[in-house]
Amino acid sequence: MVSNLPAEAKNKWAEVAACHSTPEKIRLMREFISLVPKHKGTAKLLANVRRRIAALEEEVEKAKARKKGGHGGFSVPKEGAGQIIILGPTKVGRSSLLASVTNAKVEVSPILYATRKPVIGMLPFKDVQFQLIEAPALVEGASEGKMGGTQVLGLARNADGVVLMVDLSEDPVSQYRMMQSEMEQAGIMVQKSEGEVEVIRRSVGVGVQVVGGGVLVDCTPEDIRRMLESYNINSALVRVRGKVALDDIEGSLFSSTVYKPALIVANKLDAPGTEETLQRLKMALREAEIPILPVSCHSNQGLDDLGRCIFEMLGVIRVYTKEPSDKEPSPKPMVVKKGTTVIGIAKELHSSLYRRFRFRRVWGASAKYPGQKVGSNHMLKDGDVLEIH
Ligand SMILES: Nc1nc2c(ncn2[C@@H]2O[C@H](COP(=O)(O)OP(=O)(O)O)[C@@H](O)[C@H]2O)c(=O)[nH]1
Ligand SMILES: [Mg+2]
Repeated sequence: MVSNLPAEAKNKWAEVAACHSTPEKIRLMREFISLVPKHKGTAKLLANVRRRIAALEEEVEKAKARKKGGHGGFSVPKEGAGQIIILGPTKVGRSSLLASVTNAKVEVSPILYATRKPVIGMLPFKDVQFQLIEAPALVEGASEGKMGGTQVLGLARNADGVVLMVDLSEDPVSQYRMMQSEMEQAGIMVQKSEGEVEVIRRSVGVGVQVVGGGVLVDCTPEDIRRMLESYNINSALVRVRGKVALDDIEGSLFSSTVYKPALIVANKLDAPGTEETLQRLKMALREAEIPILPVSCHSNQGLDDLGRCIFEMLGVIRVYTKEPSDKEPSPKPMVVKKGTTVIGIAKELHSSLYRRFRFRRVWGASAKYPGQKVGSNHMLKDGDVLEIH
């Protein structure tokens, strides 16, 4: 039960959340720990906070190393409609994939651990592009820092989605399990658990809003609001998927777990005997709800579907905007999450626009007829054209 934290501890956590200086944050987190009663009910929370302290300390160390001219973590600025990290053990074919589907200059090599730094390429899909990043090989023990594992997993944490690459001519099931477990230990979840919670703090006063369509098993939105208020959180978006209890929501305030959409790319389909290993992989993953794309980077089999699979994995749609005076919509679409409404687009375009605009028309899959007048909460579909006055 997280809910029995003393008020001092909750107030301290509010200070932690509001603090933007890393060393100061570490100090406040330590003070928080000293204020939390130690028993079974708080063990998980304390472990989470300790893990975050460790991560922040590492960040401080890396910043020091960078100042001295050493190498810090990898950070790749996002480009295109989504940033996808290609993770895999050495020699699964990450470089071959990048070479086959993008224009990136890569080194395909029979040598172990040939790729040491992230390599970037753009994958075109319809009229958008995805940024694919080949990460250095992920090894067992990566979450403890082995072979630059912290940086590799850091790439995954910052990405919009991950491609988990396995080799069908080896043991793809244990390769997948290794990656999944290393990510999990680093607080990155790819498998959908029973429930997922994300509390997104907002600075402007919109109050506490529960979104995402999940089921609250033991609480009402009002209970959530009261619990968050006890942490001085008065404005937040609580995204809930699956079945979620009040404890899960409270626990999420202390954990840095992120959920990443994932796609398994099973490579070397051309090699002998891979039909059987593919079946084993499918069996092992039948409950994980992670799509599997079997490919061969040598024969190009399956590679044509990669863009579509990534598009679906990210759960996005393309929306073209136009002004009434324009004949044609913008040639480049906005890429937004499925479920985005007309008002969502207006907010994205301009934070002040959404209060003023009144009249919108839509062409495309979500419209009953071309040019239909729609309200703010009209949900858009892929390929829609939206006219905003
Ligand atoms: N049979 C087969 N071998 C492949 C395929 N893709 C890559 N390889 C081989 O696997 C080895 C490692 O490839 P590479 O792309 O460098 O793997 P990385 O370490 O994951 O980047 C090379 O010898 C490739 O020729 C494939 O689709 N089929
Ligand atoms: Mg490589």
